[in-house]
Amino acid sequence: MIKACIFDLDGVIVDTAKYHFQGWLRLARHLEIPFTEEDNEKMKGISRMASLEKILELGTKTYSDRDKQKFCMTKNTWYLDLIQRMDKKDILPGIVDFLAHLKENNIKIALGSASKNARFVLDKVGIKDDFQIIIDGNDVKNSKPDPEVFLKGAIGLHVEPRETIVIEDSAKGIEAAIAGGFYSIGIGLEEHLSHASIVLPSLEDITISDLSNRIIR
Ligand code: B16
Ligand code: MG
Repeated sequence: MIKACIFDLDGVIVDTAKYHFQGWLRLARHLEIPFTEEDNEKMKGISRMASLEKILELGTKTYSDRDKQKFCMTKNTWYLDLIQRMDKKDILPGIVDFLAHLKENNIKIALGSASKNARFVLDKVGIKDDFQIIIDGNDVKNSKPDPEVFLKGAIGLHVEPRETIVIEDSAKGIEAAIAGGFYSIGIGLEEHLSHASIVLPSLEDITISDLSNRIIR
């Protein structure tokens, strides 16, 4: 029986993935490194520094740790500028109703995000209090595909992974859910998320009993 849902943030609750991409694209251009949306797809769900390392692999120069820290800070400043004006309208379709539906059905709710800006973003869009537990990039040592972020969420909610659904938009996040023994729902395209228990275009008009019936066979 499903007792809890752990949500990823970027790309599941809010469409911040496009702002992360814009921030990284600006940095890549500054460093004269070619960078496409397809490259960005592989960076979804991984930490800020791991994302930078992936971009630098596309170029030819090597940089000191100090430079890398500086690049991460610069990208984050640009990203924070882009998300400054976010509010309730930036919540992805179906999320507000689905959170209310989960609460009505006594399903516990946590956040499991790689982002160090997760609390800020949830606050901006006004739904921070809907989450009983928030685990983000500040709380983990190992980023997705390591399951640490979701396992900490499950511990915080006092549930087992086999009673919990992880909802993710990134291939790395689905890998993390599988590694932790969770059910997983991929939000997005089958071609990126085929390893998820099921893939959906969004959480619009979804009920927890529908989901349970489709994932528990
Ligand atoms: P920050 P999620 C992830 O969030 C993003 O998918 C990823 O693109 C980003 O690099 C990472 O957070 C770190 O974000 O720079 O804000 O700490 O999808 O796990 O909610
Ligand atoms: Mg995501």
